[in-house]
Amino acid sequence: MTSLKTWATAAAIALLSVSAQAHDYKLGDLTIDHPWTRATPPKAAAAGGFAEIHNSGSEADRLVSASSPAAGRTEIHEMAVNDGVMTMRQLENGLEIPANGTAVLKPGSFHIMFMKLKAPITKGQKVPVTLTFEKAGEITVELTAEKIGAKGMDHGTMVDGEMDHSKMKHGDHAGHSKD
Ligand SMILES: [Cu+2]
Repeated sequence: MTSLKTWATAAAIALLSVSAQAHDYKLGDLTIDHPWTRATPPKAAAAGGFAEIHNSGSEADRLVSASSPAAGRTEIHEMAVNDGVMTMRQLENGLEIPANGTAVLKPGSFHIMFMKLKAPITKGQKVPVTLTFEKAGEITVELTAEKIGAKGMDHGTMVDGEMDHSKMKHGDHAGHSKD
C-alpha cells in the first residue's frame, strides 16, 4: 500500500517536473521545441542557442534571422568539421525547416550565435530571442540557460567577439569536445 502510494507520488512529481521543463512555442505550422542556451564564463563574448524546430506544413520554411537584446549581434550558424578542423560559418540564406520535417539546432551543428554578449549568461536565466522565418513570420522565444558546457562544445569560452566570425577556425581551441 505505502509503496504503491509512494510510487504514484513519485510518478506524479516526475510528470510535473517534465512538463515544467518542456517549453515550446507555436507559430503557424512551426513548433519551436525546448529552446536553450548555456551559462557562460564571466568574460565570454559569445554563446550558442539551440532548439528543435518542427514544421508540420507541406511547404518548407526558413529561419532567416535572429536577434536578441542580450547580444550585440546574433547570427544563424553552421558548425562543421572540414579536414579535421572545426569551423563555423554564418548561413547566408538561413536554415531550412523542411516540409513535414525538423531542423535541429544543437551543439556541434546548426545554432544561433550570440556575439558581443552584453553580460554573461547565468544558469537558469531566460534569454529572449526573436526568430524570423521567411513564411511563418516572427516570434520571440525564451532560451533557458543550462549550465556551462552543457551537452557538448562550449561556445562560451570564445572570448574574442570582435574577430571575423565567418573565418573562425576552432582547431586551436583544444578544450572543445567535438560533440
Ligand atoms: Cu557559431
